[in-house]
Amino acid sequence: MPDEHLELKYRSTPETQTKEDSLLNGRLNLHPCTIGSQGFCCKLCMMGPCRVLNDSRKGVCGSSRNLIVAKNILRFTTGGTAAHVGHARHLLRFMSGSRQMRPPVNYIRRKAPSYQYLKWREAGILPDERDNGYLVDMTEALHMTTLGVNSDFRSILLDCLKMGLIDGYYGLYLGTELEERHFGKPVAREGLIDLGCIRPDRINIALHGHEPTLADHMVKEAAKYREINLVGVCCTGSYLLSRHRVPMAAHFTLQEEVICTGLIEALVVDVQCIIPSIADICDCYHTKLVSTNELGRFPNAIHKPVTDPASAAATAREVIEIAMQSRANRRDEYESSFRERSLLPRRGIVGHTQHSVPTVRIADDIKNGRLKGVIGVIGCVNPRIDCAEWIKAYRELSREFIILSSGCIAFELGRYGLLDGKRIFHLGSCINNARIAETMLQISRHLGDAISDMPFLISAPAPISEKAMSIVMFFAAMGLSIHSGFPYLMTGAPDIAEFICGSLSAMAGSRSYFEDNAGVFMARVRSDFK
Ligand code: XCC
Repeated sequence: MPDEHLELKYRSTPETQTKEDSLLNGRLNLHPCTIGSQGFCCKLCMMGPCRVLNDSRKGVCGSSRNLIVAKNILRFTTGGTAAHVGHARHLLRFMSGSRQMRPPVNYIRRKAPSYQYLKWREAGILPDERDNGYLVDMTEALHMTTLGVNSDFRSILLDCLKMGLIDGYYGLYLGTELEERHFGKPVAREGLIDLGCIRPDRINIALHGHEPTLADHMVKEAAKYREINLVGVCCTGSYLLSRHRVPMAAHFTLQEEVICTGLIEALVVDVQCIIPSIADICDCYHTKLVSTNELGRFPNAIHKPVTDPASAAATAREVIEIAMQSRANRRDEYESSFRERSLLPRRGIVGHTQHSVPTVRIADDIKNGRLKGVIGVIGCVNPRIDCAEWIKAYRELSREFIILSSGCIAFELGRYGLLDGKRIFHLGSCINNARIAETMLQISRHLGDAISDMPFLISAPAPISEKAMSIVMFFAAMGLSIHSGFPYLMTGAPDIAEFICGSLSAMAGSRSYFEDNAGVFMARVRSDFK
């Protein structure tokens, strides 16, 4: 019998690839596995994989459905945490020039409000702050979920909050702090967003990924050449947009479209969210792919490792050279077809931090009932989700709430012209979610309340990556209400959702929304936040 999950129509060889079947959206006919997406599939030992579809069945080892789902959630969260922690550690290495990547001691104790710190200690979810102890916590999360170690799904789920705290402090906070210390803080001002910022009359270099180590040097180097146009993609793009006002051409879902304009001379990548198909697509055009991080290798890329400021400066010069040579191979027809599309970039206010968001006014407005609260709209833009519905919902909600946004979804708000810097604020890349946490903390301090007692909600309407899960876990541990619009792994086993909602509510009085309907979500938020 044909398995619909295997009906993959995407042809990945560059020779056969057409624009239509290369685009991410065209490949969505590969349906997600309904068992895997609900978390019921356990492939943690070689007696399986076991698909445990209901409570009356068990896996070969006796694992219940709840246990399997909980283990999958913890492993997924730990994957996201590893990516953010890796990002911050790469910045540490870049800046210190040493392989001894040690964050400051007692980092969480120094950064977090003391009332939260005590709560986490009491709840047993405080990460080990000694030396690199948080790394041991991450390996223990994987250890805990191997065959025959932990059979209590509740304790496994609680460990997700510990991973959330590691993600938040040793990933988001440390990454943002290092980025600001080394490269400087962004300033709020107008920026350009969307594919229309690619210039047919220039040599275009796209910078894609997450770690801004090379990107920052690229800005300095490109400034010497009038004919070079830099554009950003994904979180490296958000960084460049916030910090340097370099236009941002695409979020995750549009990354292939950037190359398919036929106008990109070089695509420079670091790590995370660089999908494998993009390397194949570069081969269909004249675009040179340049990889810069040991972890992020592609078989057809020119590899220029960036490990310290000197190698970043040298690579920036080489990339400009590569792009200039590649320009000769651009085909004229791409310029005319791009011009015919008349794509115009959208303008929006970008580059906010906790220092530029008017937290005193927001606190006053909450106190006087002029505002119902603050919503952090974070994470990815999943092509399986109708994002337009969510954008409409946030536009509506921004009449009653302040919206703080980051990552790919902030780009999407920008594409709809909603980044006004008055009701809807752009706070940078996903690692910069630390700025959203800090902004919320400042508002709570102005009012003399704990952050968990404030009308704050974190909403991830269209998550894709494991990183979105670990960020949500961080904000859940902070005591904020949370929402996922694509409740991957979360709702298949009712006990799991009930335990998550119940324990977050007991710990901090917060609410959890696993809601994929934007209208229903909006109605519930309006009635819950009075
Ligand atoms: Fe998600 Fe971070 Fe990736 Fe965009 S780039 S798809 S993780 S929102 Ni950061």
